[in-house]
Amino acid sequence: MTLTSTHWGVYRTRTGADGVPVLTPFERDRRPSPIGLGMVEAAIGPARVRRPAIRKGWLKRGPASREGRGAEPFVELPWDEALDIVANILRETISKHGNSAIYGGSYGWSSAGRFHHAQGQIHRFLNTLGGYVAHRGSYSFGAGRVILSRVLGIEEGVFRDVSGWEGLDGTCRLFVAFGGLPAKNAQVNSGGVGDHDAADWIERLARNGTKFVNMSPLRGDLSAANVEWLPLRPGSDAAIMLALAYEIVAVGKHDRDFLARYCEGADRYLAYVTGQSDGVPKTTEWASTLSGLPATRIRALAAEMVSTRTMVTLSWSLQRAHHGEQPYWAAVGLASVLGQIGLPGGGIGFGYAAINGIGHRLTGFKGPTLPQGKNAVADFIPVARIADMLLKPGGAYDYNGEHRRYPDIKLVYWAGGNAFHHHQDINRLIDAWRRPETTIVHEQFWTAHARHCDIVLPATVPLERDDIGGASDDSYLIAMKRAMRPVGEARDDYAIFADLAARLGVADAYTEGRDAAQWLRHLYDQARSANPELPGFDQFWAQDFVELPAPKSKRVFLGEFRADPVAAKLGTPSGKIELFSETVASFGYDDCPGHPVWREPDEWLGNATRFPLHLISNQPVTRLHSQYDPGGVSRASKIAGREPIAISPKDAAARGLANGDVVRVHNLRGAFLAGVRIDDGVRDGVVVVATGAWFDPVERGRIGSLDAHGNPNMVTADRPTSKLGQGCAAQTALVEVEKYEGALPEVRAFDPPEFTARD
Ligand SMILES: Nc1nc2c(c(=O)[nH]1)N[C@H]1C(S)=C(S)[C@@H](COP(=O)(O)OP(=O)(O)OC[C@H]3O[C@@H](n4cnc5c(=O)[nH]c(N)nc54)[C@H](O)[C@@H]3O)O[C@H]1N2
Ligand SMILES: Nc1nc2c(c(=O)[nH]1)N[C@H]1C(S)=C(S)[C@@H](COP(=O)(O)OP(=O)(O)OC[C@H]3O[C@@H](n4cnc5c(=O)[nH]c(N)nc54)[C@H](O)[C@@H]3O)O[C@H]1N2
Ligand SMILES: [Mo]
Repeated sequence: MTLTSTHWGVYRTRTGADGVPVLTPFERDRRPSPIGLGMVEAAIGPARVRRPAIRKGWLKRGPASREGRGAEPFVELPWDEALDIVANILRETISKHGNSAIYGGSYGWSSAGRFHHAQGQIHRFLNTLGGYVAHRGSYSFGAGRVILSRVLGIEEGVFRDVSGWEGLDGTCRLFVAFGGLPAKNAQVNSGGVGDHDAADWIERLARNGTKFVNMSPLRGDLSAANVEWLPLRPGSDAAIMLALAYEIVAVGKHDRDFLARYCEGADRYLAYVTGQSDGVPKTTEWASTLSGLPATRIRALAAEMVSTRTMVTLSWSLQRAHHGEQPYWAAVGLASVLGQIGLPGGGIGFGYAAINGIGHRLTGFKGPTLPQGKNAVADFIPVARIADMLLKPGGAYDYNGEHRRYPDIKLVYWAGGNAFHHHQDINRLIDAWRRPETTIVHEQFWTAHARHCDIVLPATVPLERDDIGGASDDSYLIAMKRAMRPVGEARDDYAIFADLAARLGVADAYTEGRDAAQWLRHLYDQARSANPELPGFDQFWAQDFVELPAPKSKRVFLGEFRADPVAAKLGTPSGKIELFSETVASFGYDDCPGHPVWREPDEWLGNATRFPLHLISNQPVTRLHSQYDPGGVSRASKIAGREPIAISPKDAAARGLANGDVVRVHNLRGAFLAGVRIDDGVRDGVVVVATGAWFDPVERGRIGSLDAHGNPNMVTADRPTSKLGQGCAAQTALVEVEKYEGALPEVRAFDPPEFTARD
């Protein structure tokens, strides 16, 4: 039995009947995720891309046929011919328009595996051709990254730096979790997870006396022995944080010494909190009106927080919302008022349980990493601005202090992501996607993204290739071994790019003369030279995995800064925590001024009329995003074949809905069908549809078609968090839900497209 690794865990594989692998969980994993058990079925199923395919209209008429994207049948071609065509398009696009006409940002999680990582491969390939327009930031943490870099001087590093679970255990008395600590999300870890331990840590803390507050519209966002659920209105977190700070200041319990010694601009922040600067004291009554939580409870919570060792944490979802920068900044303000930042068990943290690795014991291990080369094109977009970019070539926008212009994209080349799952307002994306001349993707499956491309090249799944699994915030390095023959004519992304590189005269630069097996050994050896305790490659390969040694010390977020704010000053202009930022203020953004503020979201329960329900589109329990949606585990979760929508008993009764009903979820941007699940763990006024159901338009290729299957991005808004972060703001959306009385359209999401012969 050999191993394979996925973003949701490590599995043993053995060959079963007909050469089909059988997966069982890794013996070191205390809580294996069931997600993996649906993989094989999907990998050999009808939704696989089996041969290179080109949209019929594109073959005949080229870019003039753009309107046919998503509607027309495909023609399957031999590999050689398809690769000749792709090489020609690349050559022509570069010679006519330059490399800055290629969008290769190509966002997406791809698969686990350090070498066959589609994002790494496509970026390296396009770099050898002279570069491409890249993306910056992530859908996950777009606004958070930018605001925390301004306020704490830390970017993605904040993922690794937060206090470890071990140090919280026994020291943290009160854990106030905005957005909860959803165990469903800790199933996942980018790059892999050998042992799912986050849920155990939460239980351990509860046993050892930590009290948890689940500040979230969903009860299920935090389960432990000792939890209080405070079901606030979505989008009101910043108001509650400001009011908690107000209350602490009002009773004179704020940590004046901490604010003076470690913070810049505390006076301006406090003048806003007290209302001195804008005439609105941020009282608990004020926050109660906005959040729907009782003022008395907010006041009592403030008293508890200031009297005990308190950790304030925020899920990433909070910043995936309109003005998502504000709760992040306001939380830093609140934690500074409490003055426990940098102490064991207290302070602030971000993203606990969002992935298993947050708070995990860090090994400090780096690599193996495929070198990406250098991108000769400097232009980029904030990742979530893709539709804007395609709709407005040359259009101006602001981003983090810069005035920028969108590039004029002729060719979109994607590998390892699914924009027709991940992007907001899919109807707008369909329109935007018609603008470039050519769209190419390497895909494993006939996702909506693949269906909307002109050229689709079939890629292997990890079960079909050898690789090395590992993540910088996980404890295992895994020898991932091929467990089955590639389905159809699927090829590794690496092999596809290597053949294209040969056609384009850059084979040596791309491959450096190595095949995939030689690359694995090479990357491993490089990692080993930095980590001499690793066994040699052959031994590693023979023994299946290596457990990496963990450090003894317990990590405390900003502990060194607290110990010596001069020697360990932060990467901000002042070297301190910036509760007022001259830099941010100097940008003059109406939607992100120089200190944390309450700004009403464009859409929320505070201004809902025609569309009275707030839609939360969170991460799914049974999948990673859209991956393996056709597999049995995800399909078993569907209701009447559609994605479930969770709704409170009161809201269901008001609409005459029963469990199992199919409803139409809609607003002015679009509509989709979903299956009803009545759930008293959902706050009234809120409905929940997880992301990732494959978009399945009833009328293919038509903007505004009903989606039969339940992709929430039919109704989310393609609106940036603010000019500062330009992040994804998917959590800000109002909808109405009604029983669907018409004849139910069939779900065709997992059927391959229609294939046709070439004329
Ligand atoms: N409404 C709403 N939308 C959201 C979010 C939300 O909270 N609400 N969350 C956002 C977030 S945080 C994220 S990270 C994104 C996730 O968005 P994505 O990362 O784009 O989602 P995935 O489903 O993981 O897409 C990965 C795709 O890559 C393909 N793939 C996997 N391995 C390989 C490979 O080896 N080679 C190739 N060529 N292809 C491969 C898979 O088949 C799949 O189609 O979604 C975002 N969208
Ligand atoms: N099983 C599984 N796990 C995953 C993923 C997956 O696809 N599947 N995706 C991974 C990825 S890419 C990411 S980025 C992380 C994302 O991690 P998060 O962003 O933390 O995940 P979500 O599930 O979107 O949101 C967590 C919870 O926040 C709550 N919430 C939403 N809006 C608000 C609000 O305004 N206020 C408050 N207080 N709470 C709110 C919702 O109830 C939701 O369940 O998850 C990762 N983990
Ligand atoms: Mo994400």
